[in-house]
Amino acid sequence: MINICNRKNDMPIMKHRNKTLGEFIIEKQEEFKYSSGELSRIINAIRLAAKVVNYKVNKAGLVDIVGAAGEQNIQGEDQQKLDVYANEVFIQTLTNREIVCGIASEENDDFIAIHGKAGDDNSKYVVLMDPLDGSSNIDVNVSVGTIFSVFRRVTPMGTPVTLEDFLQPGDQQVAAGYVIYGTSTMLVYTTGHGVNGFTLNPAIGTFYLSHPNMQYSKDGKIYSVNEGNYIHFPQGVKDYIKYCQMEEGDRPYTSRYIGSLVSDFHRNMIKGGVYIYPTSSKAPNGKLRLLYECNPMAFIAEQAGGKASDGYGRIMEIQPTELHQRVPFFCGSQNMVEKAEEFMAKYK
Ligand code: P6P
Repeated sequence: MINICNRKNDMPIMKHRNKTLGEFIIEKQEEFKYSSGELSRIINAIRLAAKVVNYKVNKAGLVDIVGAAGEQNIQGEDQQKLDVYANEVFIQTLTNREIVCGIASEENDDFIAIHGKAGDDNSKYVVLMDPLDGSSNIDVNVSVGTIFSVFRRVTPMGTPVTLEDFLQPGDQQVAAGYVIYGTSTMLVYTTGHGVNGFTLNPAIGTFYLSHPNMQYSKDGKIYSVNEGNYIHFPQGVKDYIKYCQMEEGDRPYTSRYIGSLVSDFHRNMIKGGVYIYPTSSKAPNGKLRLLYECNPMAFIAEQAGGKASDGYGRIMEIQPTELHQRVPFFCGSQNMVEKAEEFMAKYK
């Protein structure tokens, strides 16, 4: 508590203010006494990059930065100019600080090996990211997000990073988080000790702890799925959707689907709910990418008491085989994910 009282009436003229992200990182760093502080420096780098991207996202309607950049990414999706910009900002910020030995991004076909100025490959972490998820929403002013995932490298320090360092199961993550560029801009992340949310005060460019210890409720009443693909869904998903719509007990649930994973996930974590992107005839392995969308969101969900599944088993136990592989994704309130898994199991 910070109380600065003036003499006359002894009334506090500065009430307690929320902790800043910087203060929080320092405080948590002290809990990891023997760590080298590199992980804190990665979170600090993401904090800076998020502020730079936030500035451009908020200006998107005003400057010629909206609209396709004329290129396509490995997913065959038109790259929006902000996609390209955000990708460059996060890569540059992480590279300049020499804190990671490699980066993988949705926007890059292959991973990027980062050699320190001394060319010593001595950083011990790799970062995987979707620099601007939901970017198709940019032109229509709907919130978008950045998603990141951090692993310790598994190959020897001092040697160039390899694909093996990136193809690790999600339960090996040391940190994960997202930035949501919405009505306000928030950074939400975990290092395996719960989930905390920080809101940016754009006037001074500082993130303040606004959502300490975020928790998924065990149950919820919101289901998020693109029902336009209903006829292409597996029967278990069709049955679960009908279950959500049935008049019974606390149902029907409410359908809310923004088309931006970070936004749907964030709302469901605060209000309770489940997000589903299943396989379909159009997306035989699902649409979302395991390494830099599903794994980080799964880590956050589990740390917040939620659950993340591919419809049958834990997302974070999947052994990745490719950098951009896709998996079906069921994520959110534990009991809702488990109910969906029950329906899926009937047709396994
Ligand atoms: P659809 C955005 O492209 C994204 O990866 C997620 O953010 C979002 O939830 C999903 O795809 C939307 O996909 O096929 O429903 O438009």
